[in-house]
Amino acid sequence: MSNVATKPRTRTKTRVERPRLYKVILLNDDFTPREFVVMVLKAEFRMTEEEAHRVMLTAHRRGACVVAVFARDIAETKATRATDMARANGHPLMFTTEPEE
Ligand code: TYC
Repeated sequence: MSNVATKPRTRTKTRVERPRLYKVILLNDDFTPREFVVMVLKAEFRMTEEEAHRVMLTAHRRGACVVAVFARDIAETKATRATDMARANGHPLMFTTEPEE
């Protein structure tokens, strides 16, 4: 009988981390009509009129507002679609994304 060690002498613990979530951020500008901002928020982020109006006003007053938080690809897709919707209508409205802490 040979005496070759066949069992690993160390154990590896696998740790899985949750993927980071990303904020979609609405930026204020001086030109996009308020009603258009509300329309985009309702269309792309499934907000009610009241939610959309509140988020629009916060961005208007403070310069920016977090719209929602998603997995990275969903956040980026929604921010791009919402910004493209504005561009297609001649408005400078911008949505960006950033990772949560
Ligand atoms: N500031 C714009 C205006 O006075 C309205 C606006 C609000 C634009 C929020 C962008 O994210 C925004 N017409």
